[in-house]
Amino acid sequence: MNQQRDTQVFDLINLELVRQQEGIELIASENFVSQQVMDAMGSVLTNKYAEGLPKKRYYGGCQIVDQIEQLAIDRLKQLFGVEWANVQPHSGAQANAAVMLAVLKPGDKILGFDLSHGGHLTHGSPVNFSGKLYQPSFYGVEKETGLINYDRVEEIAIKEQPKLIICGASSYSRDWDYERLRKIADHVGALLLADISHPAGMIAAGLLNNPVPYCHIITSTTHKTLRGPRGGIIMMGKDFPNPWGDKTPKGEIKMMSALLDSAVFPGTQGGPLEHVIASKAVAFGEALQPSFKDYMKQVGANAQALSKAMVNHGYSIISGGTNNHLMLIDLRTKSDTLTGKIAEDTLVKCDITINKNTVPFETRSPFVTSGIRLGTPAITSRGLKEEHMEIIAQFIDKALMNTDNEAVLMEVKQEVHQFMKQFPLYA
Ligand code: DSN
Repeated sequence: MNQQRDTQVFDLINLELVRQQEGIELIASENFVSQQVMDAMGSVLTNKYAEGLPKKRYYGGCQIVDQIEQLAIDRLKQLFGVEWANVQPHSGAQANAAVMLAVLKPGDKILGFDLSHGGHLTHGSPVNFSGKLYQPSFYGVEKETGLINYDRVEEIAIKEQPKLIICGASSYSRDWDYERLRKIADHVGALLLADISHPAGMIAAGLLNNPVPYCHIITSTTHKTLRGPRGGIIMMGKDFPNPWGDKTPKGEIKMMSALLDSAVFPGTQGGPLEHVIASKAVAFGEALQPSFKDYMKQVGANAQALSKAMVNHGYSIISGGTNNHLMLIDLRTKSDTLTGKIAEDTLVKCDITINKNTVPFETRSPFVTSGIRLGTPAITSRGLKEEHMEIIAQFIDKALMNTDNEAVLMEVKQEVHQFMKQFPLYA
């Protein structure tokens, strides 16, 4: 097996490393993992088939991966204080697919947060399995405040009578009232699923409301604020769903967890990615350290500072600010012609990476958009603090006010590279 090094691929990987090192990464759903999180992913575990669960596998030779997967499960349970967890979903989308397979029948009604208001694709979007296999309806934010109005959510839930209510978002900068949502879910007899993919790290650090006491099932990705490998997880607290009504059998959580486990495998996935599961275990171990709470506090402080700096430069933030790690900027108050697409393309030229994003009540297409989303998890991992956020806002504003001036954009790019040299990444 003495293969010649594939320089074609590895040269490209090196170019991506340089891109990450030189630039300012503001995509709210991205982060920089530790070297040991990457080492676990690039390990011999990728060679192993392990369909099934620890100690209940369909393949021999799983005695080591059993210990690794159990460690990941135990650390995750400790991190969020949950009773049960499955660490096998390959992604957040796979986690949500498994939950829906476990608790719904095709055609059942679901109620989710509108994608165009900041929701997730897998919460009922018509282009996604969740909107094709199930019957979706949506709640959104209020036009005046940019906030979710829970009275309105209740009205929609009563009208639609969904079997599953889903909360969680990809570009909502405020916290969630899980207690109120649970009351709404109980009122209409729905299960409540929280997809905490974005704020998971802040929740684990105790900095945002905790969904565990209120939501029947919780899903997340592991690669955003949690700062682990790309992947998904499913968890249940004590208050598990009870699909058996009054005829509840004994050991209900065992039965619900068995439903969820079998919805992951064999329901929606084959062999688990044990190298990624090992990497998740490492990341959960890191998140259990006191330093992770400091990191998450800094992510929040940086988001507050960046949103204030952007406002000072004349940009408007949906809902007026942020309580978490991200902000959604409506570019229309700054300029009639500056779209999300132009902003994204312009900033990429300066090695500032963001994503265009629809704003609530969007008037442009999802490929153009009127907004951009900025997040602080990745730059905080590099060591940036509040005092650096004004500098970033200046870079962004200088670029966006000179979208057609290549000389100025090249100048900003050089300034960005120089600035980021202070914050080394992967020595
Ligand atoms: N695509 C991910 C994000 O960027 O937020 C999750 O929806």
